[in-house]
Amino acid sequence: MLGQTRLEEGATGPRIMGQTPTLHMLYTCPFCWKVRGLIEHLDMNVDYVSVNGMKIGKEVRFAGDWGKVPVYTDENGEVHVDSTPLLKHIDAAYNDGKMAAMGDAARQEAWLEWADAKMSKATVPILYGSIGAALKTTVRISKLEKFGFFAKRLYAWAGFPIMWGFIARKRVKRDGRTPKKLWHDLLTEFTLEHGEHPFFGGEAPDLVDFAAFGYMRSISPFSQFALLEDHTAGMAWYRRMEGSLA
Ligand SMILES: N[C@@H](CCC(=O)N[C@@H](CS)C(=O)NCC(=O)O)C(=O)O
Repeated sequence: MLGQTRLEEGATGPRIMGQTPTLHMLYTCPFCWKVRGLIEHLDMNVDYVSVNGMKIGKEVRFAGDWGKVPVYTDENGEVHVDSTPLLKHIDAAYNDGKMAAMGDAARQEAWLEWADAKMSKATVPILYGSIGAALKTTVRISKLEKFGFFAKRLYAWAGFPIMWGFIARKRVKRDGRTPKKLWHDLLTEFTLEHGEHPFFGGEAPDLVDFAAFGYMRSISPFSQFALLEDHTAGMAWYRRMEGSLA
């Protein structure tokens, strides 16, 4: 389709117009999973670009000084960042804003903030909250993500004491609950809000469903996901979300 592309000089270099959209991401990044779920649900044609976890800033330099994933580059070469604004953008641009228009806007906004504040904070404790979990997680990440030969080994063995010792341990102690109990409480709070409906959005999922689903799904490549599988209502909703993907 080269004939249909147009080169344009943008602020950060040449932009190709009419290109297939791309999502720069890390396979294990919870924020990327939020966006991926919506992309799959809408059956969009998007190329996923896995970045090197040790060089995120460099690999997404084209997005300015943001320095993080996910980064979505649309068919016009426009760059969009930050997972929640990105969910809203994708819904507005490719779904006529149908999800944003579902139900009460203030409720939706409040729960998007809830997911970003509460669920996002719960991913680190469950993945790194004990030394055994942290080691398992970093070894698994080193296998799943794109790293250089040495960086892969360095990350697997040096990453876990850092994640566990400096970040997760403090967070678990401060919260006071086991990582499993924390997740179960969040899933209870979230699914109770659905009332009699199958999704937060009602009969169909909305942006809040995809935000929460992304956080939960980011744990699915790890063995700790088993700790969530005995939350009956949470898992029933999770399976319905999987069923909503194209
Ligand atoms: N608020 C952002 C957070 C994105 C984020 O922190 N991504 C991580 C990967 S999970 C990242 O790229 N970190 C690189 C860095 O902070 O240097 C979002 O929701 O998209």
